[in-house]
Amino acid sequence: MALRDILKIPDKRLRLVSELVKRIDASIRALADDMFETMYDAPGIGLAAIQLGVAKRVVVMDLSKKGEAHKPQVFINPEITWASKETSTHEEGCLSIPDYYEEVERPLLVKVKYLDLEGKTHEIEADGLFATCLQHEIDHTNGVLFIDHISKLKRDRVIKKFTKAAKAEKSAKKTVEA
Ligand code: K1U
Ligand code: ZN
Repeated sequence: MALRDILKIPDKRLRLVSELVKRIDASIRALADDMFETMYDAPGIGLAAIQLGVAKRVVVMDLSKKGEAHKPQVFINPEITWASKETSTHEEGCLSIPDYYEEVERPLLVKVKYLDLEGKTHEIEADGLFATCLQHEIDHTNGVLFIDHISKLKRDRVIKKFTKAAKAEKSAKKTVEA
């Protein structure tokens, strides 16, 4: 297991469409282990492989409450097969956009088909935070970020802030190297 760096906006890799996993082998199991270690350390409740720079359709999640036993879940090649017309609004955050939270409107209920680490197919119906988190993570596998669901004014403002911070970090690194 290894703790990996989480990509932050404006990293262009966050906009890639991830590839389907064709074979669930040791490399996918090791990737899932690293994703859990990184997600728990952050801390977060979900993570998509592309947030670690790996463009594969792998998502991990743990919605257990503080003090409860961990409930790790892995979703390989997750796809939304049905979404309700009724919507709900939830506050969302993203480990690739640290310390930024906004309300996002999404379908209230979704059905999601996916493979587990044994390659077994499942189809589940999700509501509440589970539905929100699944939609947020499946968006990541398609290069979509939760800020794409908010107003352009707010999105442009947060992208500008993180672009400025990334430039400052790059220039500080150059100064240390020189
Ligand atoms: O995909 C990600 O960037 C992870 C993200 C998942 C998510 C959160 C909220 C709504 C939709 C999707 C996070 O985990 S952000 C951090 C967070 O929500 C959290 C952190 C510590 C404790 C509880 C929640
Ligand atoms: Zn996210």
